[in-house]
Amino acid sequence: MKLIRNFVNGEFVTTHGARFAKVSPVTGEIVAEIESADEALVNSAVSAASAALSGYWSLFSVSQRTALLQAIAAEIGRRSKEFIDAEIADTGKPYALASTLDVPRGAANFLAFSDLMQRTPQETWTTETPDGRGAINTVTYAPKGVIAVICPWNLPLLLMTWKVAPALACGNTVVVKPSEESPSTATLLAEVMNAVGIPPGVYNVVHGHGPKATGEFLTQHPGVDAITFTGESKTGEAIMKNAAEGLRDVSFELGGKNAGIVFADCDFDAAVEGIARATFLNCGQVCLGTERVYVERPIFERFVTALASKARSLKPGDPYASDTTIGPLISREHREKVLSYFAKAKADGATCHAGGGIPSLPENYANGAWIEPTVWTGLPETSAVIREEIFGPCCHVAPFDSEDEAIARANDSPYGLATSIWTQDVSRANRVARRIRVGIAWVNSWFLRDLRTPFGGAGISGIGREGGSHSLAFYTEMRNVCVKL
Ligand code: NAD
Ligand code: 6OD
Repeated sequence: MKLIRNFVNGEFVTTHGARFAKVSPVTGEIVAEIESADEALVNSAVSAASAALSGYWSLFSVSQRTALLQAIAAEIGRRSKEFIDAEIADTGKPYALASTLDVPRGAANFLAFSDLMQRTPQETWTTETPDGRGAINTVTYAPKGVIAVICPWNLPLLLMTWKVAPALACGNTVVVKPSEESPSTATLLAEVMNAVGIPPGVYNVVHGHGPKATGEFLTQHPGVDAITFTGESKTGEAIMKNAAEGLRDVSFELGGKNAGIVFADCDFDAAVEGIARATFLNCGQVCLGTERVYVERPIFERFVTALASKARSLKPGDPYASDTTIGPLISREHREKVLSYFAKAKADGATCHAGGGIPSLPENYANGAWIEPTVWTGLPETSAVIREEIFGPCCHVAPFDSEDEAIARANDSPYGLATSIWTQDVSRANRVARRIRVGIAWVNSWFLRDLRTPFGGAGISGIGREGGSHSLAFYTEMRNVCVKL
């Protein structure tokens, strides 16, 4: 049985303490055991991070740090097959997805923030003074300190490195707590850190659960200077309570209940393809995913038929098979949650156009967490299926008659992460995008990323923005140095 250990101060440690099992969502078999980090181990990790911060990492020059970041990216590339296998073992996602999205983005995150650090413009201001000599102000960027990085399971390497890369680039040290469901790639990254010469204590990994366990030991720790978290909005609330102690800064990327808006003048095939991708990619487990679709009435029926046909065409199965296009949910527990919404949809009177249950698969997958891609119509906007984040491969499609109506319905949610708008009228696209209360509005696209742009959510979808210079703002303490001449 594979044993996954914690990584503290440059070494994998054996704790002989509590362990928990990693169950494959493909087969239901236990594929690994994970050593849970208790409070003492979390304390050691934070102490190691703190010592590394003041001892050397914050003193490295930008070029020393960026050279190491580039080496990390290269090493992830060199070992990409191991990273892909690790991601598949934890999540069951298709090889085609892990190899084109998760792992390349893991490497790209390090390159992007290495590049950004080298290009950050210097901000200076000259100030007039009564004696006529003046003063020069220079803005400097000091690392914020020890950063707790708390991650979810849906895109484990991508989302973790999206935080770790800018944190390290800015001279911070990190203690990462991956999700208990996806411990493998953070652990593999520890090997990469050692291989490329990242000094001990700069990158630490503690495994375990969240509430009253590893996650909370970390967020409550007074030695943690800031917390960056990706996960559910409710968890964000719990973490924020702990962050309040000591007034620690937070950056939160939280849940979504994202609306797609399809106008009758769209490129029809591109819109169907785009909404299908936004609904079913990663088995619907993407925070940016579309679970509410509003389609202008003249193309509504045709759109529903085409989307349902796309849903039915997705093929579950062996993650390594080239024709597999959809994986399982992360766990049986999560499938219970998603199935409870399938039941609610039925009870609330939905018409189901595709899916709605569990697929028939070979016997060896019987204990996995498989579920059918599902498309509904006919629900009232008050249904929990339309109001709450499901995080599964499913969406509800409703018709609309005017731009104002589409905007009002899209905005009728406490979430505000992302939207995708499908139209060939550029003026309308701009108008609508500006009126939807979200952090990210895509037009004729979805999940098209430029890592220099601000990423985050409005409402209960997040606090703050990361990406490009916005990451630097979170991961550094800006200091103005005013020199009187
Ligand atoms: P989750 O909130 O249950 O868990 C995320 C992480 O937080 C895990 O590592 C977990 O162990 C830890 N955790 C849980 N409770 C904690 C506590 N009290 N203190 C400290 N740590 C705690 O989320 P999940 O189920 O892993 O991921 C799915 C959710 O993440 C969805 O809501 C999804 O929308 C959201 N998400 C958001 C984004 C984004 O960018 N906005 C990206 C990916 C996922
Ligand atoms: O692309 C990113 O940087 C990002 N944070 C994506 C989030 C996806 C949510 O599941």
